[in-house]
Amino acid sequence: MRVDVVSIFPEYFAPLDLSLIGRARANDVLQLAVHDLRSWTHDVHRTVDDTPYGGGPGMVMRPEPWGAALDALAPADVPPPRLLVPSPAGVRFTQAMAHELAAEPHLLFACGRYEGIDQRVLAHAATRMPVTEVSLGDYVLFGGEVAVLVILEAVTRLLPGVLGNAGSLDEESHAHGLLEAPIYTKPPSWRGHDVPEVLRSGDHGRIARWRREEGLVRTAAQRPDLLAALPPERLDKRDIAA
Ligand code: 6GU
Repeated sequence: MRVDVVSIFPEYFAPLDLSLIGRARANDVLQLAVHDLRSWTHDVHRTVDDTPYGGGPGMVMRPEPWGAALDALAPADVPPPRLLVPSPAGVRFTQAMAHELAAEPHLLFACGRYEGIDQRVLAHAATRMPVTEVSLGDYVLFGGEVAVLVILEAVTRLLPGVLGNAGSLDEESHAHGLLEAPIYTKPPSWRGHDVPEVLRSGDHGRIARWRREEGLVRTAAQRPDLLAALPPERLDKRDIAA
């Protein structure tokens, strides 16, 4: 997968050299390039912002540098990327969207700062490529950079060959609309707290049942919204008894 990121703070993306994302890049599973928006400015001050029409606080990113950046990174003669614009006003980023993005050949992230990017940049881009404004959740960040780190981590781990054990993708929290059961390792007793007996029983049927129930209990306690959204056919008779 190819990913381009445009930001006025390219330094934010230094962690993408590390750990499993760094290895995906080294293995060429992920071809990532970070670009400085100011390289598409022409004035001595390399200006990227101006005051908002209609008044109000803060500054707005001017359309011209963004237009030039998107022209360069999404030229008309090649298949267009999917443009993602992190914004608290976007659609909510979910594991389902991570799977959708992991299937794309080319993603282009436009990181806004200040109050955001002039909306005409998105309107114009939408005449050439699919555009999605995406939000991590109901809180406000300074800009899109940290959101891109989050989204890229969620997407990269879904790319073929990135996770050693593909089974862990199937079992993880959110894979089935429920949270995962608690997990334990050695020692069996630690500071007066014991590993649940069932996990040491060797009875794989009982263990699977216990994990399912603990996942349900945890979801009910921590994320009742997920439980309410679960299609009823995803719960069986034993779940309802639990
Ligand atoms: Cl994607 N961007 C910004 N600036 N703030 C956010 C966000 C994104 N998601 C939640 N808050």
